[in-house]
Amino acid sequence: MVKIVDTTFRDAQQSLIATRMRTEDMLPIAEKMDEVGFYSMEVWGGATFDACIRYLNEDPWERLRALKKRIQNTPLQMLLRGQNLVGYRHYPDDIVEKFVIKAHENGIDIFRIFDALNDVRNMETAIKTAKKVGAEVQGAICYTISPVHTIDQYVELAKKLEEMGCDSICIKDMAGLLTPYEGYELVKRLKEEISLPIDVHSHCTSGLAPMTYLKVIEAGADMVDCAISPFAMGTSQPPTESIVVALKGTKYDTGLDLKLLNEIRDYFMKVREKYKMLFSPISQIVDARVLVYQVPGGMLSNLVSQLKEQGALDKFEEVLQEIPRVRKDLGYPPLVTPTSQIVGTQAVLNVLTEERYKIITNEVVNYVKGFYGKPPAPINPELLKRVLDEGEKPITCRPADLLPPEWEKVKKEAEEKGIVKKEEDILTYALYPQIAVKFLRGELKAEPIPKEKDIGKILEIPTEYIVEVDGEKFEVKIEPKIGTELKRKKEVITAEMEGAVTSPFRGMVTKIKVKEGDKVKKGDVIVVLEAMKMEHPIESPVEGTVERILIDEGDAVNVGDVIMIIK
Ligand code: PYR
Repeated sequence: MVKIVDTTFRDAQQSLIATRMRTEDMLPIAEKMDEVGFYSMEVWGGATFDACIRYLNEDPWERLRALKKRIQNTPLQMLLRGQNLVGYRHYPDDIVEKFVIKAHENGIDIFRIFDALNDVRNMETAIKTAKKVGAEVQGAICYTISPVHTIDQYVELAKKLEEMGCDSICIKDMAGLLTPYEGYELVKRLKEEISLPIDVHSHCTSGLAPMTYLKVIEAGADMVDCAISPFAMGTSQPPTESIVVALKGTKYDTGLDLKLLNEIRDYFMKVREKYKMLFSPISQIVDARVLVYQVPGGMLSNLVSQLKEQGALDKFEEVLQEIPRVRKDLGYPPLVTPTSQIVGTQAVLNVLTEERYKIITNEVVNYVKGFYGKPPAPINPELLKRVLDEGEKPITCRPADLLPPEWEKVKKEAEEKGIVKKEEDILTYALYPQIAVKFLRGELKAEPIPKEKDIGKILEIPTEYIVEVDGEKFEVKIEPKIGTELKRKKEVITAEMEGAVTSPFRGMVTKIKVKEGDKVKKGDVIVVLEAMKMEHPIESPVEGTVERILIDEGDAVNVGDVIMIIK
């Protein structure tokens, strides 16, 4: 008998509608879903935590409690990014421990734990803590294809996870790369060499997943991850109903009630209608390019939005081709949060700046230095040389061994800011210090769900307005500020001027690292720009003196805007 893990409330909606499903759309159907008899329901973790706060103005802890109240028979499961928890950097052990304890207290029964580099040292603390609180732990293997990844290695990894106390193993095929026959081999070997139940998690991005499920089930997989049909296929999981029917009457029969599933399906058709403008065509069409570029579904839609933000959607193909090159330079990491963002953003920069590694993101610097763990293969020596200082070596210890405890510090900070109503709020603050403060103070608003007519509106923004100041009316004309000129104090400074340093992309100035009059060397960081959710140090292209600074911290800049004059 095969069991089904339902992903509708987490991965399915994360992959298809950028994690925008609201709790109010989950609660009315939760009890019915609890009757189905799923092995578990993945309802939390991954990007849901961040999205709840950032886009929905919802408390993720309250969502979990509300679901737990209604789902009492089916174990609730979360996706935990190892030492990264539900964020994008490594947190110290004390934060990891607190987070796991609180997640369990609030309702998580099963922790699916992975590390983007399959470096088990980054999973250790989370696994240990989850075991200690009595939760079930599923150790996940991030599946990818590269010249250095082999079935033998995955089997070794699974054995390690078994030794570490995991209760089951998940093959996490986040890009939908696992082929039916490769999947068959992998699961067969795992069943021969370890004694834990095997769960296969895939995405339909490349069109392979339903076929792969059938073969891995024949090879002995114990569970497969599925989503209810209106939130299945495309970049999401295979549909529960089809898998249930495909296995009916065989020794793999799931025993699930199709009639009940159809009632649930009818409910989610309405939910789908509500969010229909969020389903991008890219997330719904089989995209066999992932088999070439190995870009997971969620990353594709992320890339599109990054390029849109940069006004460079025409560079999409180029970026797609640059991604495997960057991935190779970085030693073939599986592409999954946060490596998908790290590789994707660097690829975007390599293309936009028209010079590979002209700008290297902080995240790539940290990755190369070993702060994310051990890459599967050696890093390109040239890149290594560029990133490391003379005589510097990447770290080889467990990255979190270098992180001092943070709990007491963030607790004190959060209390001083007056944002703590419950202990969980301290964790929210520890994970997302900036946005958490605004959220916990009630300063955020939920992003509206886009409607058809909003699309037209964007094109019809008026450019001329009448404004009234102290009773006097003025006619003002708004011009789109895109281009190579930044007008300041009625003078026009252009990129052609001597010493002009321009912004390589669109973003926000988070830090100005120099003052007027400072002497800088070529390669010194002069400004930090935030774009595509990451910080990018901008280096001086020349040696000289900072004559003028034309931006302030907090300013938005466009591609080609002059930010400084350095002569
Ligand atoms: C996440 O970390 O959000 C994934 O879905 C892998």
